[in-house]
Amino acid sequence: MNAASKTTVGPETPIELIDRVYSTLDERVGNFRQRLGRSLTLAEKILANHLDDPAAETERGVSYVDFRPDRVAMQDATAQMAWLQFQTAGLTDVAVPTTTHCDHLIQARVDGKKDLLTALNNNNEVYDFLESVSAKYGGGFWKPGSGIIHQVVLENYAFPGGMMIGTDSHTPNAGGLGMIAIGVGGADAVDVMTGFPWNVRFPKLIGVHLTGELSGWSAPKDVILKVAEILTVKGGTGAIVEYFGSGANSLSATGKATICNMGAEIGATTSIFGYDDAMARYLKSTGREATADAAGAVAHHLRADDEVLANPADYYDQVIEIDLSQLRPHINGPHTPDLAREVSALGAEAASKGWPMEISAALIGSCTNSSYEDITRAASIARQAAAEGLKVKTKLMITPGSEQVRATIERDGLLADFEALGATVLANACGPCIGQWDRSEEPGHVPGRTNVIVTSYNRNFPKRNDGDAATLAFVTSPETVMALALAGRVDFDPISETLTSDEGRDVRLNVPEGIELPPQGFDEGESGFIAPPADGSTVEVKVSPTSDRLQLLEPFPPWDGQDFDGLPIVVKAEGKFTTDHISMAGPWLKYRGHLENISGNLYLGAVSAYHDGIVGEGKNQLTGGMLGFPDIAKAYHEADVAWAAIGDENMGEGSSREHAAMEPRFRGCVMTLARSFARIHETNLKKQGILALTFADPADYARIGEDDRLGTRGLADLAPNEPVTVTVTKPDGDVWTFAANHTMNDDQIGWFKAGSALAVIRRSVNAR
Ligand code: MIC
Ligand code: SF4
Repeated sequence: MNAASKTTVGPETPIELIDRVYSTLDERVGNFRQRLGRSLTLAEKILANHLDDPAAETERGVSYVDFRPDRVAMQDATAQMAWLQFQTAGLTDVAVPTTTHCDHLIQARVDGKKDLLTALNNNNEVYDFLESVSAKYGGGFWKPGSGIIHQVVLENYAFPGGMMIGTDSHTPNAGGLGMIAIGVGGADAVDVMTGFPWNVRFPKLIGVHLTGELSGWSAPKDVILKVAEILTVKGGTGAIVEYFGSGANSLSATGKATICNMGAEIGATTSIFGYDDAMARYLKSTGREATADAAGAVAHHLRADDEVLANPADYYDQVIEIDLSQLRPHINGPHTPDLAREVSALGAEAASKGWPMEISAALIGSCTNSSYEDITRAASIARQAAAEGLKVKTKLMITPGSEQVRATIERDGLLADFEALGATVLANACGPCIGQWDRSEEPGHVPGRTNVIVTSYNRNFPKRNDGDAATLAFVTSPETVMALALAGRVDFDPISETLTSDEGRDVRLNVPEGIELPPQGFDEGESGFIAPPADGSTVEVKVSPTSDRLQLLEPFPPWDGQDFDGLPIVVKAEGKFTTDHISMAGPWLKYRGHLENISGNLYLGAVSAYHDGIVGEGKNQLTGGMLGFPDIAKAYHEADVAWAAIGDENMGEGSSREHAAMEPRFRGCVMTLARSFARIHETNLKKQGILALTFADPADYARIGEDDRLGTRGLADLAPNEPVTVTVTKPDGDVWTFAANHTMNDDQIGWFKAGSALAVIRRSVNAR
């Protein structure tokens, strides 16, 4: 589309792009301040500078607003569907610099090197597709082994005051460098890649005032574990969390990134810190002096106004106070990232709940916690342990976040510190964090037997790491994972207790010591970036018609203009209904580019509200028998029966994966009702043309029976802010109705009518 776009998809964000963004700050921020007649928070400044229409209505939590993000980043498990959708739009180039990162499909089994080779072999077809489709349309491609998307973005692309979207819920990691970085579904990315603005409801703002300074065993991770405890998994929904205060300035850029990363676990739209010296140091250390200088010159625009910092309660919708000096090490879990307690309290809780005391595996790394500082802190404990004759009492695994981190920590002898204790170094990839973990050859591991793992990751839903619901996963900081690995038990408090060495000596672990940035600079390692050719028109994108991993997409049919009627309910889920419950990852990641095949996992993790704790199955209304949810959906699809699904609170919590919306749509779901939705999932449903409704009276959830049929009244008059009337037909023919709300604006109603948001794009591309 525009020739300039290609030259900007290099291995880093070019300074010209950054200068362009900064050049409008004075005017845009000044006008916005004037319009609102008050001082501005940081998020407001960056959002104002990226408005598609500077005069747009921007009522927080109300107005839908169009933005122009500076970049798009996608990871391999979501990029496949995004690129498949982009391909159907009929364009020759991406409109905005876009990169694809291969990190999710590498399975951890033996060690980094061997696992990478296996992945290259097993996923060859998918990598070829992603590389060729990137080359054809002008996208940058990061090869498998180059690192986890968010770490690579932080090292190369993130810049203070920028705005990006990424097809992964932990995209907010870049908030550690002062960027508004938001996780979205693939269809949202396609909007931006095709030159359309990105639309979102103008977020609310939560301020987190950090005072004091971390010390001892407390780490940035404890800040977000604490915030998750306060706000819970849905407390951040629809809001940007802005951190400020003297405590914020005391944290490294990568520590800030950890906090922003895991803001995904409270449902926040994104999280952000203001520009400061720590960010400047990180930019310089990663070879971006020019960016640091440019940001320094506009630094007053890259933090909240002074009046906001002085009187935060007047400017944020909610303010949370955390004194870092008082913050003690935390550990959260199992099964939900907001179940927090101090590390010292875990043993007693485990005893009272009957959780095993032994730890079956300890895992350090992931996009959340694999910075140089994280690794040096954990390695300092490992080094002391080796010197004092302590051994790890469980399996210990390390995933470096990027090739740059791996090469640097190898050069600096830090990997050796872990290896001296028998640790396995895994590939620079997501690995066990996303269920890419084969434990079958692990000595002593019995699948299905309750066991405890501790990780420095961010998510801990059941089955997430090893596909086993019997694994209880706890998340904490890397240094605490290291300490617990040495104890081999959860009832160990490194602050107050000692460990016993081989010779029977009592050893108290030293306070972890971190080094913010490598004193000798980063070692880039092996470069994993492939730039697109200047002209991609002759590149052939290969998708074999017989592939079981990739399948070209067919447009979904438009709405027929009629009210829904007689819809059977495939699933009514009780309790958590996260994207991991709707479209499980792990073994299913391999079908992320094949809509039909991945639909074989639909709702497999859902707990049926009708069958007392039964997971993954329900009643097939065509036969009356019990059947797995994916097969019920398939049977209805084949019989041409449209259907509905029902969720509880915060449906679709977790991932950005749009498969959780595309699969039901593909199988004929036309309406999804829930008590509430997570932001990205609700958007994904809307984008794919599913009517996403919330119960006006949450009690109606309980009134819908398994054999009831659902329908609508007056759908032809669907309008913004107008509730929809849902009909419930009982098996005896009795009908009752209830009101359900939707959040669609006129454009989004257009998506529903056209069959999907993509159908609308296609129409307008054709008209160009
Ligand atoms: C995750 O952490 O759950 C993932 C895997 O990174 C997802 C994306 C995906 O499902 O592919 C996310 O968080 O968005
Ligand atoms: Fe990968 Fe885990 Fe980070 Fe998701 S949270 S991007 S799976 S490392």
